[in-house]
Formats: sequence, structure tokens, C-alpha cells
Amino acid sequence: KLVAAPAGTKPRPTLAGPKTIPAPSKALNDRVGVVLSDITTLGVDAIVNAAKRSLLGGGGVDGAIHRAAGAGLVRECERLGGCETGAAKITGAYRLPCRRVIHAVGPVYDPGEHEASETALASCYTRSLELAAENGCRSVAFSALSTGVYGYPSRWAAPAALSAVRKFLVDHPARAGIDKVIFVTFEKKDVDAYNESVPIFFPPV
Ligand code: AR6
Repeated sequence: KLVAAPAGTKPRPTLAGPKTIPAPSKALNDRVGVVLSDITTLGVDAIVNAAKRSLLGGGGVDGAIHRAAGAGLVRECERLGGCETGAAKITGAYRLPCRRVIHAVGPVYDPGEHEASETALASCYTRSLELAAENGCRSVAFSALSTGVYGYPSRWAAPAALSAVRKFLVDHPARAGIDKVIFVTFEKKDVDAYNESVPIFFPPV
């Protein structure tokens, strides 16, 4: 289900807005989508979990992914030795309908250190896509990393995410690489944030 921007919506400038206006590209736009869904139901190559540094499961989407995957997932995660903030690790998907799970550790949002938070969040998206590509995953669905328990305001997290993903897609053509990136929203605030930011980073052709 594609979430269309309401007619007449004007994109507002955001803190993480692009430095230059990106050129419209149908080929790039075709490689991204926004979906309102429970990420545990998606049959894509890889889903990206909003994990914590221990990688041992928790609340939010992390809890939902571990519950749906079953105990095999946490057993594999235990062998990974945790993960730094801004980085990501990949595992099997066990009982989930996707093929792999990428566990990305977003920053706990710090309003006094906005730039550091943004750099760490963008790094999660870039590292996740690199890992996906290295592991032959062509379709990747992202949770709205850091926007729940970790407190990153959705209206700023969305442009940071879109900016990093756009850069990756520009640098890595679809042929034999990643051909679809889906932003999974679960709450209205995230739907609104992506509807505001998608037309800025992926302008309609
Ligand atoms: N499908 C898609 N999105 C979901 C789902 C779902 N089933 N459930 C929640 N969301 P959060 P964070 C959305 O808090 O801020 C955990 O305890 C939710 O609406 O899951 O990165 C970890 O173990 C929100 O937009 O992740 C860490 O300790 C988004 O997922 C910590 O929380 C992310 O919210 C990570 O916090």
C-alpha cells in the first residue's frame, strides 16, 4: 500500500533538508516506496530492525521481530557480540517471511548533539544497505530507526534517512544490486514525516 502525499501538500524545509535540490529521476523514484505496514509481515529480501547495542532484543519493532522470528534469532544474535551505534549486523530470518534481518543500532536522540545524532542515524541506513548488497539482498525494508524509544523526532529522522538512501542509490545502480528500498511506517507521525520528505529527496518527475 503506497501512502500518497495529500493533494496540495507543500514540503516544508526541515533541519536535515538537502544542501542542494536533487534532480528528479524516474529511475530513482521507482526504487523507493513508503508502506504502512507491520514490518514482520513483509516478504522482502531483508528487513532492517531498530536494534539495541546488545542485539539481544527489546521492545518496539525489535520485540515484534524477535517474537515473530522465534528463539533461533536471539541465539544467532548472542554469537554476534553486540553492535556499535551507527552500525549494523546481518542474521537469518528464521520464521519471518523475509530472507535476512539486518540489525541496525540507531542513536538515542540527543537534542544538544543534533549533528552527531544525524550522522549516526544516516550511517545506520548506509551500513544496512552496504550489508544488504554484500549479501545479495535486492529488496530492503527499513523500520523508522530511532523514532520510538530512542526519541528521534520523525520529522527530522525521515530526511536523514531519505538523504542517506538517495546517496546510496545514486552511487549504486540497480543492476545486480539493490533495486527496491521500502520505508515502513507504523504510526501516523511517521506517515506524515515521509509524506513531507519524500517529495524533497525524490521529486516527482
Ligand atoms: N512494524 C513496523 N514498525 C514498527 C513495528 C512493527 N511491527 N513496531 C513498532 N514500529 P522503536 P528505536 C515502529 O522504539 O526508537 C527497542 O527496545 C515504531 O512505531 O522500535 O530505534 C530496542 O531493543 C517506531 O516508528 O525503535 C532498542 O532498545 C519505529 O518502529 C530501542 O527500542 C522505531 O521504534 C530502539 O529504539
